[in-house]
Amino acid sequence: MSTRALPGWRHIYSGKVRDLYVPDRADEREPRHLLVVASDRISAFDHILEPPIAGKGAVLTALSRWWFDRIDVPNHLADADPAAPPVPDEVRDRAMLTRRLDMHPIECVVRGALTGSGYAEYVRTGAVCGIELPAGLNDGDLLDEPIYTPAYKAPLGEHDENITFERSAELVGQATAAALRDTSLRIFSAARELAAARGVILADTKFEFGWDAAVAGSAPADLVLADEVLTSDSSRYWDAEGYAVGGPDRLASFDKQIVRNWLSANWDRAGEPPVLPADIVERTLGRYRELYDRLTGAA
Ligand code: Q0Z
Repeated sequence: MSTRALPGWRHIYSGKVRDLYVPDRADEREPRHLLVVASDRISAFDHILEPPIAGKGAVLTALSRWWFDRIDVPNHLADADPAAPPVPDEVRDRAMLTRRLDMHPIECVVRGALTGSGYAEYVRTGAVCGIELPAGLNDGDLLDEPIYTPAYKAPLGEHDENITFERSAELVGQATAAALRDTSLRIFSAARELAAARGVILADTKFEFGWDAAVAGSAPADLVLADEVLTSDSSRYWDAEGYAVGGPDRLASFDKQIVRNWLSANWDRAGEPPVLPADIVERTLGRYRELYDRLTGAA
């Protein structure tokens, strides 16, 4: 899917599934706003798949907004700021108008379960980001206390690198590093509890924070929550019932598993992945909607 220009905005960057725009004003050398647009693209096994999941971007944007409303940390949303160009109608339901922040170069990962790259590091070293864990843990085990496992956001193209808290303090300063850790853990614990009450396990997530140098008297440790929050693209959600039943599917991704299973059965992972059939697309959108409905209590 191509990224079209938007009236009033200039495209500056695309991640796998999201697009970033700045105000298209010749006079603005240091843009004060950014438009973050969630696309309908879906990725699996490191490929962007065809066709897009029409409606996914809107569901994930609604989920981010719903979480922002419930998190008592200042965030980057700048809805209807008259100093920014208006949000174009064609992306309104999947766009977030934001203040452009000075971002901290740390991915603030919190894990309430041991899986993925965290589990791999644990198997190799017995620790994750310098946090020693008890011996004998298995993939997917829930942790009694969530752990903060930061990663350094490498420059574009390079891989993010897991780091210790001490290393993060060298990178951003002790006060900011402590604020990033404590704020991330606080948000995660509240979100995990809410999800659990709705039959969903929040296994892990990644937050990104910046600070707003335009606010008089502000300092880097005055954190502003940015990016998307607690979406299934930035988090691992599991169905609590499936987890409890156990078996190989207990760690199934709440929303993407249908796509992963279909690809595993229909593709040898060499070359380009096959086009998703319509029923897989439809059922996958259904899972994104079900996650939203469950978390927000709409169902
Ligand atoms: C977020 C990202 C996307 C790819 C930059 N409010 C903000 N201030 C400064 N920077 C950002 C934000 Cl949200 C910012 N990203 C992540 C977004 C596509 C990557 F749309 N990059």
